[in-house]
Amino acid sequence: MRDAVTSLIKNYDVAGRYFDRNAIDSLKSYFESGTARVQAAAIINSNAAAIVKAAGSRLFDEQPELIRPSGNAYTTRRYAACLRDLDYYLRYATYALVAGNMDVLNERVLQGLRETYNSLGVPIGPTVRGIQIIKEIVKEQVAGSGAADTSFVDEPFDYLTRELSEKDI
Ligand SMILES: CCC1=C(C)/C(=C/C2=NC(=C\c3[nH]c(/C=C4\NC(=O)[C@H](C)[C@H]4CC)c(C)c3CCC(=O)O)/C(CCC(=O)O)=C2C)NC1=O
Repeated sequence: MRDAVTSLIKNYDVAGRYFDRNAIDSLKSYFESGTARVQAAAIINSNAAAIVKAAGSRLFDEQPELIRPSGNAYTTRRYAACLRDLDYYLRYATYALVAGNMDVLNERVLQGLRETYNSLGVPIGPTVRGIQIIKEIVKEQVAGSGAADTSFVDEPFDYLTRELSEKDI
């Protein structure tokens, strides 16, 4: 598992090079955005359960067929599994946000996930929509805390979305 700094060190060490202009720029941007990323993590931490619950409600309002008898989130067990998955996405996205690096998502979340979903009939499209809804809610809350720019929140959620959907289509 890597973060923005260890990943940069690894790349430069492989080439046996000192940090150049590009490396310095990316280190600067990582440290300058640090406070905002930690602040977002704190907001997520104190609202995680509510965020997951709200995202689930929004998703099932938009796509009620998911919780009908033919839907994959039908039955209490599968409904709970679905919300648990949303909780995983939120928690791991928070780690990636703080790390400034998506490595943790590859390593802990995405590996083998598509195959598992396919074999259980968990639909990718609605899952991806759920991830995007979580992103929207987190951005609303981060904006509500006074952050002028919430674009840094997008990366882990968009990464999960891209990796999950691209490979399945
Ligand atoms: C930390 C990394 C990690 C992830 C991401 C993860 C996902 C994950 N979700 C699963 C199941 C599931 N996932 C869902 C999710 C959904 N169904 C829907 O219709 C919705 C679109 C969606 C919620 C948004 C459901 C319903 C199941 C249970 C499927 C079944 O057992 O039939 C399973 C199969 C095993 C189990 O039921 O626990 C895994 C491994 N597990 C992990 O360890």
